[in-house]
Amino acid sequence: MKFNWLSWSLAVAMLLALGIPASVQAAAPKMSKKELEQGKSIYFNRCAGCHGTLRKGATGPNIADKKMLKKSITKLEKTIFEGTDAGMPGWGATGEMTRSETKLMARYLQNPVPIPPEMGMKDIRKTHKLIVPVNQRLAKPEHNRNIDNYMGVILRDVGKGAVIDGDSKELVGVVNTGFAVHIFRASSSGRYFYTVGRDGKVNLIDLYTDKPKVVAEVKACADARSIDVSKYNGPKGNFVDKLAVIGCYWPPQMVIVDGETLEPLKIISTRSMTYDTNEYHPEPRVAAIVASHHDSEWVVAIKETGMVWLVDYSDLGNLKITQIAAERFLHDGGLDATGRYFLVAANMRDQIVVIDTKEKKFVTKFETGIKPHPGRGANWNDPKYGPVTATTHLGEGLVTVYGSDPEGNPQNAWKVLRQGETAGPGLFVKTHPNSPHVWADNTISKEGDTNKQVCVFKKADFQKKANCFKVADRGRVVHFEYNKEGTEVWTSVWHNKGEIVIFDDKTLKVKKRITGDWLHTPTGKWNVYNTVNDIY
Ligand code: DHE
Repeated sequence: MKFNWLSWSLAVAMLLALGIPASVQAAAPKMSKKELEQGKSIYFNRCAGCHGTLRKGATGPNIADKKMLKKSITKLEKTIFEGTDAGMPGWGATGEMTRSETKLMARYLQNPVPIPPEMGMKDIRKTHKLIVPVNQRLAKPEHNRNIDNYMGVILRDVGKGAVIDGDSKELVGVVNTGFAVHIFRASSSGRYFYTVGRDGKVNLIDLYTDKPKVVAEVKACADARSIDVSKYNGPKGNFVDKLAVIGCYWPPQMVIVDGETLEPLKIISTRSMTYDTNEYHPEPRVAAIVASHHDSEWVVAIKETGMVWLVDYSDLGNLKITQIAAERFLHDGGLDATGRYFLVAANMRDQIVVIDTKEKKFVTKFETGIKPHPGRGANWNDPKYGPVTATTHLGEGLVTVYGSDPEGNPQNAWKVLRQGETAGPGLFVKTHPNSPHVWADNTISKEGDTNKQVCVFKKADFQKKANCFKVADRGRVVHFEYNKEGTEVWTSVWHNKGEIVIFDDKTLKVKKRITGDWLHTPTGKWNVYNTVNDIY
């Protein structure tokens, strides 16, 4: 066949106009429209969280088509099916992808990255529903239950959330939430729960009604993981429950909404430059958010640019943001016991970053182990070192403990003081000021039944190896939450036939197993009082 310059140049020009490099397009395996749609959906559900919507990498590496075309389809299939030692789940091995889906995904990754649409105010407003206006809501609870000890529980794969009475252990109600709902947050008054789903849908759940009731909803993003409420009450005004902020993964933005109606008020784009090389990033996702105890600010971790933004919500018309250079790629984190320092994981740099929310500046960063993943972390008083905080790790079965009291114990502050082995890589660590123990899960461990175990350290006698024991015969055990008093620990058996296992925190004996057809794929749990007061 004769080489035709004209058609070649036209083809290249077309690809360039579409933003697709000619070399990539030429080698990408052919896929039907249906297959591409299927790949897109699997990618969104299983891969985007770690690798990014644009596949540029974050917790997981860059897997854009250009890089994927350098690997063989067989190698890609093997990685997707079996996972990696660096912490990537084996999607075939866990039963979440079939052989044919793994094959499809290998081909999908060698195709160009589709760019999802933006979501502006007009789109978001269309999704806003005020189901019960504020003036038609109850003035006081219509039940005698103890709302402070309510537990919000995610029922992940059915897009629902359950509210359980922490005193009686009875199910108070189940509400429909967003798809694969990710976290609950209690409002600062403790009257409402907010939920945010992986589809960017936010629900406001009123806890005053007999059965918890969704009183407003909005879809602020196409993909989201975080939400928090305004907590400030001081000279600038009373902002308790007044505003909430939703952290989007896609589009890369945060959306400020009215805290009691979810009416969208302002969108702030996070597209900006990386903290170190000052290069433009098209997809800086919003990771953890906490409300400052010191000012009218949300502390917002921007993953890809490695910045922590302090967003002052006191005057939305003249919005002030303090941009603090931190580290890449920021993920989850929480406050120290005093509420002053924000400790956030830069999990691809194996570091914890410390931000002073009072002085509004970067303090330090230090290595803790392979891919720290603290959840919100765990704070306690170590008998030798004073106030400390801890994290688990995605890349190894390790709990690392560091000093977090620069005022009282400056010699230990932000230094790794203790390390203890768990049964395998995990996701969450938790404690309570009234507890003698620190709990860690092993959820992403691949060895035998270790992901069905929980591990416990004693605060008074922190050993190099935790006391680990099996609590489930199916699924994986994930996440902990304490009751308000700090006497019980609740953990989830993440399975279609899920369970909440409640331990007596002193004796480590199972106190109760909550089961039921409604308890489908429970993951995170939040106690109202502990969440309002940042007790962890
Ligand atoms: Fe999470 C917290 C992102 C996978 C359960 N998760 C967070 C936070 C972020 C995040 C940014 C911090 C929110 C905050 O505090 O404001 N999570 C991501 C991901 O990007 C990731 C790695 C992949 C994904 O595609 O979503 C991911 N997370 C998971 C899970 O697979 C878990 C176990 C079950 C699920 O929901 O899919 C899970 N993430 C949680 C939980 C928290 C969380 C329970 C809150 C912990 C807490 O105690 O507050």
